[in-house]
Amino acid sequence: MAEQEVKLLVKWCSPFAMRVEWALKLKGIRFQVVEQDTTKKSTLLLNSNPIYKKIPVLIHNEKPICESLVIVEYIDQTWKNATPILPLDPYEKAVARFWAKFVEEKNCHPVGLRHWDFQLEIGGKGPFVILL
Ligand SMILES: N[C@@H](CCC(=O)N[C@@H](CS)C(=O)NCC(=O)O)C(=O)O
Repeated sequence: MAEQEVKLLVKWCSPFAMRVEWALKLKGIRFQVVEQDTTKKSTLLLNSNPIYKKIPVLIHNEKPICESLVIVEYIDQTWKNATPILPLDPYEKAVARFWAKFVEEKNCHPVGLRHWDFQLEIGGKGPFVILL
C-alpha cells in the first residue's frame, strides 16, 4: 500500500479512542495521535465530525471517519493483510456486531476489566470481543 497519512483525534481517557488505538496497533499501522480538549472543541474536530462533534475520529489521507465501531470496521477492511479483527464469516461478524452494540447499550466500558468478565460470561470467541 502507498504511503498513508493516518491521524487519530483522541482524548487520553476515552475508552472509545482506546478501542481504535488498539485496532491500529493490532494491524501495525503507524499513526499520529492528535489529543483533543472536548471542552473546547478544535476546528479540526468540528470539521471532521460535524454531526456528533465527538472523538475518536480517524483521518485517513485527509478523509475523516467517525464512530469507534465504524472506524474499527474501516481499519479492518482497509488493512486486510494484517491480523483480522472481525470474523470473516457473515454470521460470526453479525454476532460480533450484536455484542458490541449490547455492550454500548448496557453502558459498559468498552475496554478494561469489566470486558474481561463479560468475555468470560459469554464464552468470548477471540480478540474481537475484547476489542469491541
Ligand atoms: N459512540 C461514540 C462515542 C464517542 C464519545 O462518547 N466520545 C466522547 C469522549 S469518551 C466525546 O467525544 N465526548 C465529547 C462530547 O460529548 O461533547 C463512539 O463510539 O465513537
